[in-house]
Amino acid sequence: MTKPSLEHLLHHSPVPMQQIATKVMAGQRISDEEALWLFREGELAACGLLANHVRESRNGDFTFFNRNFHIEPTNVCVFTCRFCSYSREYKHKEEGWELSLQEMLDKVKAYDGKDITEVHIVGGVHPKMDLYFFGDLLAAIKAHRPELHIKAFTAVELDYMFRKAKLTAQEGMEYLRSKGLDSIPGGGAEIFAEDIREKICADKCDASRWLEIHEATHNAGMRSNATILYGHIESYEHRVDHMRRLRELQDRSGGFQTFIPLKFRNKDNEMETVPEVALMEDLKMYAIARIYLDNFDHLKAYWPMIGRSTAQITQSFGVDDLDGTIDDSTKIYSMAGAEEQVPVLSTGQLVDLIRQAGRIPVERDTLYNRIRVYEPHEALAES
Ligand code: V47
Ligand code: SF4
Repeated sequence: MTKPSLEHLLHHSPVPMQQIATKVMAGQRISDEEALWLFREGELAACGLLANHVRESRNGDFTFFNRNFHIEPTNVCVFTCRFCSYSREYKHKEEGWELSLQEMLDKVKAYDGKDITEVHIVGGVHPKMDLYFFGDLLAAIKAHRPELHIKAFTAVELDYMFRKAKLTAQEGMEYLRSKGLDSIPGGGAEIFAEDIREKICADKCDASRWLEIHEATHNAGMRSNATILYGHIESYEHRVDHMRRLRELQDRSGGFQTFIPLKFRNKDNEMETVPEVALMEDLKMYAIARIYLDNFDHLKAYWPMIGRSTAQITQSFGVDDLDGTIDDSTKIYSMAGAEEQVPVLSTGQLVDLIRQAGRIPVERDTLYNRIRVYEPHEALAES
């Protein structure tokens, strides 16, 4: 059997695919129309080949992971996103959780002496947990463990904190940075298009505010990530529009590190009747994101959400980043019906998972500095 090759793609596929392949292989940017064509007509294997070409040109055979844990301060939330299985309204706060500063600091202390490089802090938007409460939390974590990278708060949480404190996005980011914030995660982006946002998360910050907060983060000298929540009621046009807005901001600021497609899961939320998309659709999302977002260094598959088997396959469809070891410290996805009900992977398991996919595992820090390259055939000293 002949292996599908880029050469074959250039000469024997439909004309639009040949044109797109020629561009991608020359390192040129594809247009919105071309991305749309790939979503609608592009053969999955061909999209995968092109995405893999981009992935290998940027990151070779390396697949990155880090050692992190999550703190979710609360699931009490003033907003009512219809896809959310996790939040509880303030009036029913007894059904949820609210951690005190000391309880969160104790969670950090539980990792004393362990090789963890990042804490990821994200949760609901609690009306009583304000900017200064979180400023104190950041300062307390840094006082205890200065080298731990703090990646915290989605643009949605930040928008609420800054508005309540009557600060601009730039002032708010500078304040949090002075308290110890190192970077921000990519959540809250969902789908930028106003008509879809209105239907799935009408009351939280809009696309321009999300982008403004990320730009302010980049201007304050910090990096951030970006996500898309795909596979629900959005169209392919909405996905391309979303990625275009990210690509444009990245052209201006260069502050995004990685793009993370998040597959919509329909358990126990108000969108239960919306079916989940199939694996083919997931792989297409990853591949086209890798091809289209030519100014993003990395593409992340969040394994607790899609499961470890799919995470392995995505590495042939553009993905070079699998997030971290996590350690069962997040509930956002298990509550929405994700594959991994108890998301725990040891470093050894993550290394094996990457190697089985034919890639070279690299432990990174949050800013993608390489901490350790697990060369092929090198035995693991620890699990
Ligand atoms: O914005 C909520 C998503 C996001 C569901 O930056 C759901 O490294 C699917 O963004 N089905 C928050 N997705 C988490 C997030 C994230 C995760 C891992 C790493 C990083 C990073 C960021 O979770 C929300 C929303 O898009 N989400 N409910 C659901 N039912
Ligand atoms: Fe609140 Fe975030 Fe859930 Fe929306 S997705 S309801 S902002 S916790």
